[in-house]
Amino acid sequence: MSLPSDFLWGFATAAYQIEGSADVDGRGPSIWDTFCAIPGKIADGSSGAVACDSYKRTKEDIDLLKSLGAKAYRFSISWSRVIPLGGRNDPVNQKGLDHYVKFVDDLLEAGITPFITLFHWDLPDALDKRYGGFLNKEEFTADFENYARVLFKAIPKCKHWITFNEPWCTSILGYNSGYFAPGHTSDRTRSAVGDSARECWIVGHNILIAHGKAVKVYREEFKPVNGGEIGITLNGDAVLPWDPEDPADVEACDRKIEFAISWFADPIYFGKYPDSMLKQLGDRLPTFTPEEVALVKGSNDFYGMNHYTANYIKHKTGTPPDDDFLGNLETLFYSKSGECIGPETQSFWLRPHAQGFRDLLNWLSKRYGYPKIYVTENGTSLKGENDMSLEQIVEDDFRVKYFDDYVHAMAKAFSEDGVNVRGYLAWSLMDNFEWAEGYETRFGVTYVDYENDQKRYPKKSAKAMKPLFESLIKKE
Ligand code: PNW
Repeated sequence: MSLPSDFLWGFATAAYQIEGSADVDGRGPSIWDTFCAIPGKIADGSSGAVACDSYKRTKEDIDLLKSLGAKAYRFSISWSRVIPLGGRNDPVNQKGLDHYVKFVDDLLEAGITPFITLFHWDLPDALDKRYGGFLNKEEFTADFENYARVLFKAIPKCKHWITFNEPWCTSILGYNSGYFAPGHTSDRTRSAVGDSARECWIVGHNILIAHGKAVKVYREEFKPVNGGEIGITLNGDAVLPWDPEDPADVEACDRKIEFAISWFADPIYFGKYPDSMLKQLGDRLPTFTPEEVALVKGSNDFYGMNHYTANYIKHKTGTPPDDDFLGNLETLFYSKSGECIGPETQSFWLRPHAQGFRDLLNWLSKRYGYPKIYVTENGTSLKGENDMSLEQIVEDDFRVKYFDDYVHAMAKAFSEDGVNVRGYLAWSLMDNFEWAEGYETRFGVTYVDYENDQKRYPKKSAKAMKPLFESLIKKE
């Protein structure tokens, strides 16, 4: 079991979750600032206003990465720091842009390879208010293209670009369940606006077009000179049939992945939506014009994979409700015979099951022709961690085991199954603002003491990463 000698490993974060400094140096508000201000939307009533204070602690964060031996770091750019109002005719904020230019210089100086995510959920609020954000195809895709070009031009030294993080989350959590910003849902007790049956599919479509436009710009205007590569990051969980004897559950397993991942990956690799989605959603799924197919098909230089957990899948019968986004099935933690998929964590949706990672790597590789894969997120929260003492928190053996199991499963997929995985970024470098769960759920390999000046304390899992990868990566 091994990984290739040039394998890149490190840690990941996202701007709104760590930066803080929400109104420093001319940053404009994002939809997450607005969403957090609505009572009841964030578990502990918090926001990313201060978070880990990383905007002001870039040196400390880079020193931390160095001390852990990281070869790569994935972070995202706050669109509204760079273009406070977001649009293609709005002014660029030089201070905001300079911050990221310098950050990349400093990372490279420290010998760390940057992976930049252009968009990790924090849409400039002005664009949501101006024209409905993601729902407005012409405006949104043109503004994203412009924003991407500004970054490509300013940071030619970055060679690994991710357009969007987890468009499934933006579409479903933002426009169907309403659990994430901007909180649209058909449930009128939770939102005055939204149509869960339609908006999510429109948003997903528009993100694909915006991704395609940014990739075209990169390939035509920057890649020929700078080299480098660009792709999208998709999230998806592993699947096991609830009843392996029932062909309908086995079939529902594929459908579950298609509704979560192939929704975006099929258009990118094949130029069309999966048949299972067309069948269930009919004309609620937008159609691609020939120009859009040309933009989207073939638009990944690599596949960015975020992966955390697994479910048993039980098919449902009858017509699914209009707001169904799973593909007419149930996701469960126990199988028909009573087997449990994995232990509880602090996240209601997350239970470790490392074999699922290997299986999903294989599923994706087979379907999409063995693309180059970067695992752009993988990690876990830990049940009750927030209530433990510092001494207990830094002894995070549960997380150490999670990474050990998952990284070994990945190494087997590479060396035994032929999966072309080339990098791994653990989520997350440090505890941070966990979206609707606020600061109660911690995903970091580094503890952040929010009560005491955001001081950082590397946990056992932070220190275990280097020996783990050194034991697997082939020496030249
Ligand atoms: C990812 N779900 O989000 C994000 O990319 C990170 O920003 C986040 O902190 C991390 O995973 C841990 O949650 C997800 O409810 C959030 O299934 C929620 C879900 C999946 C992914």
